[in-house]
Amino acid sequence: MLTLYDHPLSGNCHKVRLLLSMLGRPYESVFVDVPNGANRQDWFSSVNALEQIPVLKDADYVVRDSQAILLYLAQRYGPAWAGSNAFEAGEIAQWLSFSANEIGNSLQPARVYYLLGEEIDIDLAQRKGMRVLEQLDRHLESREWLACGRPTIADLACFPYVGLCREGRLPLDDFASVLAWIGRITALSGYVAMSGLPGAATRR
Ligand SMILES: N[C@@H](CCC(=O)N[C@@H](CS)C(=O)NCC(=O)O)C(=O)O
Repeated sequence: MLTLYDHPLSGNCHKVRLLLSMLGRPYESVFVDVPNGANRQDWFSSVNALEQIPVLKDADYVVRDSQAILLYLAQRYGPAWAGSNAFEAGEIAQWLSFSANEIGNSLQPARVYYLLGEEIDIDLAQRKGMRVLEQLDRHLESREWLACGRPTIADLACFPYVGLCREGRLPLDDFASVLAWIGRITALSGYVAMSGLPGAATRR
């Protein structure tokens, strides 16, 4: 049985919820009340010393970090979602890293600023967020998916905070190729929404 340490408003957790759903893997969700500090309590620090969600448990195996969890789940339960050779693995890893760094330092904190009032440099986060959206839009002008010509964990890693960026007061409507990509993701079999993200589109 898989266990996900989870919060319904977390975009990082949603990356994992999406893949689990698309793979058809049932799991138990353990609510970690991060906005009220539950991640700093001993019971959770002993699960993840970094005091962050998501964390996945698969029997005795425990892995933290949304990108790492996506990679683990894909390699173990859905290899088509990961790279099948060194070239694909490199291509996908570029986007996992983009998600953790470029998105994780712009769209994610801009959203947390408005949602939870966390003190950050909001102008900087929004400027970086605009750059992220411009870069993604340019990349997606000539392709349907971020990597490998098919949906992969690269798309799932980048999708939630891009789809939620209006909550960080960033103008998603200006980016037509990103909007079309969001539409393709919501039409994938097993797509699940969360508050702030679109519902499932009609399958193509
Ligand atoms: N690199 C991590 C970042 C995880 C992260 O930022 N988690 C947030 C919730 S979405 C969290 O637990 N924040 C609490 C904290 O950092 O104290 C990942 O991709 O999983």
